[in-house]
Amino acid sequence: PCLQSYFQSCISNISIQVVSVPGKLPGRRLPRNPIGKARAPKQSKKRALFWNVQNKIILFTVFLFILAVIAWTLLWLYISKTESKDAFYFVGMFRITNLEFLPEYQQKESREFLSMARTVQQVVNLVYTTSAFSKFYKQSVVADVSSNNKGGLLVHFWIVFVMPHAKGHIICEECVAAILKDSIQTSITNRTSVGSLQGLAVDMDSVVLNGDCWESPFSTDKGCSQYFYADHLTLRYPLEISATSGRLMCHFKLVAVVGYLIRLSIESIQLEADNCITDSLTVYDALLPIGSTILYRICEPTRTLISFVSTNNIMLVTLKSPYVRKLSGIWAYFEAIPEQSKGHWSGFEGKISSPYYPSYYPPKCKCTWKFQTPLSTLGIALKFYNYSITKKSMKGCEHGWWEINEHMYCGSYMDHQTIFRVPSSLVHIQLQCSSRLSDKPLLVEYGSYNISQPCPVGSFRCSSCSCVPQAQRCDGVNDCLDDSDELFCVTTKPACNTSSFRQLGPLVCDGFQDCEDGQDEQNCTWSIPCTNRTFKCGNDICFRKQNAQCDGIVDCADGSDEEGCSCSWTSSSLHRIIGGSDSQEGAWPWQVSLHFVGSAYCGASVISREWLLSAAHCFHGNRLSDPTPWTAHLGMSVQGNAKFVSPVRRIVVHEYYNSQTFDYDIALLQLSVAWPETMKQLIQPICIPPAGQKVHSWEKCWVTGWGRRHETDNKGSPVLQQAEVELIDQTVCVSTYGIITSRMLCAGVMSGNRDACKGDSGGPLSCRRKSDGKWILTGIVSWGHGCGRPNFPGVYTRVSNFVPWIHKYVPSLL
Ligand code: 4AZ
Repeated sequence: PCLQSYFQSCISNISIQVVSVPGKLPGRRLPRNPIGKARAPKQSKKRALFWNVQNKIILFTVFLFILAVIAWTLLWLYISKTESKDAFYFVGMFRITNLEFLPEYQQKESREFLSMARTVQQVVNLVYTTSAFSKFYKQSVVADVSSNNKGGLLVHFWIVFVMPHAKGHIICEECVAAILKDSIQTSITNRTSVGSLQGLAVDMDSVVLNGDCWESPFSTDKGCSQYFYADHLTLRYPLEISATSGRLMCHFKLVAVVGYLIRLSIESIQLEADNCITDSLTVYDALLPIGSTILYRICEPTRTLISFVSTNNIMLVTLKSPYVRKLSGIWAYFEAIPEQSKGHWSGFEGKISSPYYPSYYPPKCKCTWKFQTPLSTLGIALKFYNYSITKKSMKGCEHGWWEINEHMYCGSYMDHQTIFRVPSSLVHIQLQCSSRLSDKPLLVEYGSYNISQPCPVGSFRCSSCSCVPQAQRCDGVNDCLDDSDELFCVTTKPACNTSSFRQLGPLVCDGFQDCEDGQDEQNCTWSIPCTNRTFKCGNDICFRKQNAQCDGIVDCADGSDEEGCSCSWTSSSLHRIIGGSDSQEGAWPWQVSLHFVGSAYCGASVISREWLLSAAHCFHGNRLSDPTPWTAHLGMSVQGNAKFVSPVRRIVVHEYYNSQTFDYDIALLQLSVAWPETMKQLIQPICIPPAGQKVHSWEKCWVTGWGRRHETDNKGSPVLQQAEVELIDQTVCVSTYGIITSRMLCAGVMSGNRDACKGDSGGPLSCRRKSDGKWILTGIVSWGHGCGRPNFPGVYTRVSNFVPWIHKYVPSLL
């Protein structure tokens, strides 16, 4: 009605205007008013005036306007209803310092727990409903209220935000955490980290909030989620669960007596090895799966005992094995252990170790040791097992910071022992753990040594000042920290004079040139008996050439020498364009292009039907170490024309890979789908060299890849490039770069111009063995100073040093 009267008044105004300008409406006469019938004509006149054209247009416009408003409102309601919304879960904890822990908090149904949970939830609600995210805030859920070694209560909680899918990016972990932290009112004057959060005394340093949780607070599988309490200090509590079929999703919440830590020892674990995509065991330094508190993740089955220590009296172990398998499970136990003291006076002879040795040491650790030798002429020598320390560079350390008499060093894991000498009688050492996760245990033996004569008689002094027995020099094993005991080694063949010729005995006519002048292989007949160095054909006839097998030439009458060939078996017949840069299709059948999220990123080499070998640095970082975004393109010469593409199932990065020095730059990749046998003309594995094989300087090899063709290019080549390079003497390589380890080799041409570059990493350095024509994967493209610069050859991972490591994962490899 209100609307009606508004329109009426509006319309009557208009009609008055029309009457006042009659001349403007030609042909329209005003009707005369007959006397006595004044009312009726007045009404009809009014109606006629009302329905004039102008009013009709106005009415129609108003009608259209109302219609548009209704349609828009309906559309808006429809869109907002149907728009997909996502829930974002955050998981966190903080410590309330002014409340005492009550045993009743362990019971989730208890009045005490419910009341405490309600109080905390109300506080968190207030924080977020008055924040910039108030529109999206849904709720908070307190999951645990526990005791802890620092006193007060440790509260674990979830926070849920719901927002339209398209707006998901605005809710960042840092923002949500900052809102909570900013709400804690701290005072600068009382100099503690404890502040007031809506009346609760909360320790600012204890606040942890993560958004990278993949679980919701409501998804916990109740059947396999349990609390375990280590109340007795001498007892070991078993933690065993196995499933012969069906899924396993377990959360074990471990709580020790206040003042103690938890040591979890895993004896055996059965999982599907797939880089933790489906199966994993994760150990958290909290009671909820808070990503930043992960102590360790296990992604593959293991049967060797490993143990981890918490930094507080709580720990969470989650086990995921969601698909039906033959057997999955964990066999482990946990115990309460006391906290270790952090400083030691250690005399001058004995052993020191990382905290809680032989357990993995927890992050955030700090240890100090002081050593004093009885004489000022004696210094302290430290022998590190499978570990070494080197001067700290500009970058941070990944596996421990060592401060030794005010000099900084970084630690890294190795596969051999190293000795470090400190030429001082008073030595002060501090170790600070730098890894985000728990790290492998360290054992260090120490003793005194004579500063003026560091190496005893009969031993060799390494460039790094450590000593190794003279007998260990040039024995093929690296004993010096800098591997200098294996440099400048010359291997000579005997010059086969008559006496040595006699000594060679069984080596004569064995298919091998044992003498420098080849005398031992002269005047040989065909009737030599089979030795373990000659090849036996299937028909039991010995063929004197040892490497008759798989060379692409049928030597045995029954063809048995060319059967079951595993790697680069037709390579000898391949034709190549020497000196050219574009490779021919099928010329390098082991070359693989690894694509990350659809773009070529690194190279790799086929070594079996389902395994590739590449460089560890291609997979360094959170996203790069996940196999999901990677695909392997095989049998390809021009990018986009792969004959076979497979997703990557698993990435195994060498455990000693050092991202600062690029030492141990090697990784294995398992394909999700093995390449079909029918493609063996286009895809072939390359041979792995024999373990410890020495390479010859100036030997010519080939480097291949789709990487950049010039250092200044900003994209790679579409066509697979090949370049012939020479292996470079290790001493020259060391003098060029300094930081070359025995796991590296150099190749290139000293004039520059022939080299690998960005994008070639992980790809092969292929060398053709003269004796049998087989192609050997001598190196993996790793690093270098620029690309193709004069006097700066490319640096490659020396594959012959990793043969046992490769066999550990690919036992089927011959
Ligand atoms: C790289 O960035 C890279 N010249 C690979 C090899 C070389 C340099 C850089 C060697 O992947």
